[in-house]
Amino acid sequence: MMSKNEHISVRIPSFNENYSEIRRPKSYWRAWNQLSRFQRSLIYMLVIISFFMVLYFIPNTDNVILNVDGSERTTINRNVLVGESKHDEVFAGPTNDRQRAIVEAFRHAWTGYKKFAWGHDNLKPISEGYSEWFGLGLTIVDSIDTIYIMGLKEGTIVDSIDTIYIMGLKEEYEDARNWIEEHLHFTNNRDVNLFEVTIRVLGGLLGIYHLTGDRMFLNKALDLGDRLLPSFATETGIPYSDINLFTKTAHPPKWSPDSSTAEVTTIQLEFRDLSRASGDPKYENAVRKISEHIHNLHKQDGLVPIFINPNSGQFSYYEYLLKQWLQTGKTIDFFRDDYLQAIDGIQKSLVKRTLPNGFLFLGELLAGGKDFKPKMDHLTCFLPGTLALGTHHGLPTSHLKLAEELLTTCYQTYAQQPTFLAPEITYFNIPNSENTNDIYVKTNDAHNLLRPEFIESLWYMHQLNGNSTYQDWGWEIFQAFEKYTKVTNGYTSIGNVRNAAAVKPKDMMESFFLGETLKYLYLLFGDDPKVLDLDRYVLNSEAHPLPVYNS
Ligand code: DMJ
Repeated sequence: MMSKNEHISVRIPSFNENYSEIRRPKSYWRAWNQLSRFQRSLIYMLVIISFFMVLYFIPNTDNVILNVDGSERTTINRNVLVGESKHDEVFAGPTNDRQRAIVEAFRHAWTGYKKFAWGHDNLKPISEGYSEWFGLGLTIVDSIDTIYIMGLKEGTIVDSIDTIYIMGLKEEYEDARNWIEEHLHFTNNRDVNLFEVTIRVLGGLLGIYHLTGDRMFLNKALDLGDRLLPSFATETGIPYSDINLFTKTAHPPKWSPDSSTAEVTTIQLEFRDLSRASGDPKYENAVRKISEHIHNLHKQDGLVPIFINPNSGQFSYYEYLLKQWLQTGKTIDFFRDDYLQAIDGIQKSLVKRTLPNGFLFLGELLAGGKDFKPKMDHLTCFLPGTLALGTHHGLPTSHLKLAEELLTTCYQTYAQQPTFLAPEITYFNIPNSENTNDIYVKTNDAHNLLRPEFIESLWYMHQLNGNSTYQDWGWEIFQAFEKYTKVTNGYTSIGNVRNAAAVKPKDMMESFFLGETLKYLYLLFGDDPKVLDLDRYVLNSEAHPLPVYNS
């Protein structure tokens, strides 16, 4: 007899509809082994495809960004990026003596800036003070990506330079980042220039954001972008040049009712990138209006008036035509077409040769197109680099010939001075002028502000053809900077490149010396051409790298 708790178990077999017993496989392993090789490959493939589909559709929580009030904004659509944002594996620090010398120069400049001008716009290295332009710590924001690119950020493995040296430089990155996080607020009650703040500060923040993926930089960029946007609230959409970031009121410059064409056409890369990085289209929409407006204007041979802006890079309109075409994955044809037309116009109307040696230069054509001035600003020396970049992307090889000749002339503007430093403006000897030398300099134009344009072009040309002559030219110029512009607390602009015995130091180190000049020198001397790959990045007018998108 069975007690209450005792039981028996009965195995109930499963039956299919024919009442034959279903026999379960003994194990999955056995079932797997019973599959044919074809069936197994098919399953492998399905698993791999599903894995990638899951990855693709998973929301990227890294990309959540904040409004200024801390609330969440849209997420970034990374799928449109050709370039990657997190890119630090290639910034391995200096790999040769020339690069090490540039890092040392950077560190020397930075030390002076930190000691006497920390948090202010520019260092005055001789009087041991600072100068304030917009009150936005320009030198820090302009050069933090230079620090990063030189491989000096925390955690970067730098195997070719001694540890103590690098330890010091890691600290510089942290200092710069902390200053930006804690002290860069756009609440100064003063006017700033839309163009300058866009290329230096907005571009600087976006550049370092894309290199590091650190959202703090993007949030700062959004705050700044929102404060700059009221500049665009005009009837035509062509922005005012000046804006107060605190009151958010904009107005034209004091000396003219007009905005400079060069300035309003050299802010598009940054505002478009802000939209792409944040997912908010309003910034890109604002600058698209300007591009379309200028595109529809009547132009003579594709050229815009030359006296639009006597101070800064009047040719940068052409630079941004090409770079916008590249930034948008070569999908907006009118940028390329306007660029090609403009370069044709330049070749037709602005290019001339000197006497007696036939150096090619770009002159200036005054309004009306009759009065040709045989003078070239140092600012123009960025153009060979832009032409080379276009050629790299499939534009006519005849542009390269122009680039090479122009680069040689720019080199001459350095090499023919006893200091081996170029003046701000050079004049050229053409038929019927009163001079005998190919090149001459007027007293008021003899200063050198440590500008980057020629070095920038050397880097692009070297990227394109690997010709080491360009590196040697860069090295010669760096030696001249060392000899004539290096002072105890940094580097200084000088007043006279024509007299090696009296260069007249001007007591000013502009932010672009660290943001651009030293960055391009460092890149120029690099052994790895893929650092800041020209197929993945476009560098803005202030040398801040922005990613290439595919639309
Ligand atoms: C930089 O601020 C930028 O390159 C700008 O576009 C023009 N000039 C200076 C450097 O010379």
